[in-house]
Amino acid sequence: MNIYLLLGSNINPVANIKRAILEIEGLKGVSIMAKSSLYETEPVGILNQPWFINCCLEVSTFLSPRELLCQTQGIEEAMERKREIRWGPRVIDIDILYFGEKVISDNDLTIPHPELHRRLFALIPLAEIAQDFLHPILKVGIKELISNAPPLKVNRVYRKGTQYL
Ligand code: A4P
Ligand code: MG
Repeated sequence: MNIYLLLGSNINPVANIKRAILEIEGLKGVSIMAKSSLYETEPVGILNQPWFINCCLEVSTFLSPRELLCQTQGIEEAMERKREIRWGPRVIDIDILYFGEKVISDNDLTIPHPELHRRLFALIPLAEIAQDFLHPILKVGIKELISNAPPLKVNRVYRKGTQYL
């Protein structure tokens, strides 16, 4: 099954993305199958904050979507607790973009991620590792999602396959 996560950080972002990747690698029952490059991305939403680093991962797991969310939220909590800033820019955010073809729309879990198709900071890293994947609701591929999304500055900073870990 094609399961994709988006990692984002704008506080000490390269170190925090690396740490989150290691934490995900350490989860029982979860394996990382592919990692995108790291991208430096213009902030969306609150504009007056540092640029983000974003990265997509493909994972394989026997966990359910909710169990996976619980595990990734555990990593978010563990990493936030080490910092004193509770508001403002984020240390780490881990979103589930796709969980195979599954469509879930519960209060606390929406898959595919409801903002995915509007966010180049997610779509561009995703396109690197999910070239052929179709959005299970919109029924369009990643290239079309990218060409329809609002413009955003996204620069590749650490290439896929290089030693950023
Ligand atoms: N939740 C529902 N569906 C999902 C899902 N598919 N994956 C719920 C993960 N979580 C999901 O998330 C809030 C709630 O979303 C969770 O309790 C979970 O049950 P959160 O991480 O606690 O809070 P948040 O991240 O502050 O909220 P939200 O709405 O996820 O924020 P956004 O919209 O993700 O915005 N700009 C750039 N360039 N790059 C970024 O990464 N990120 C944000 C965060 C804003 N601007 C950005 C970036
Ligand atoms: Mg989130």
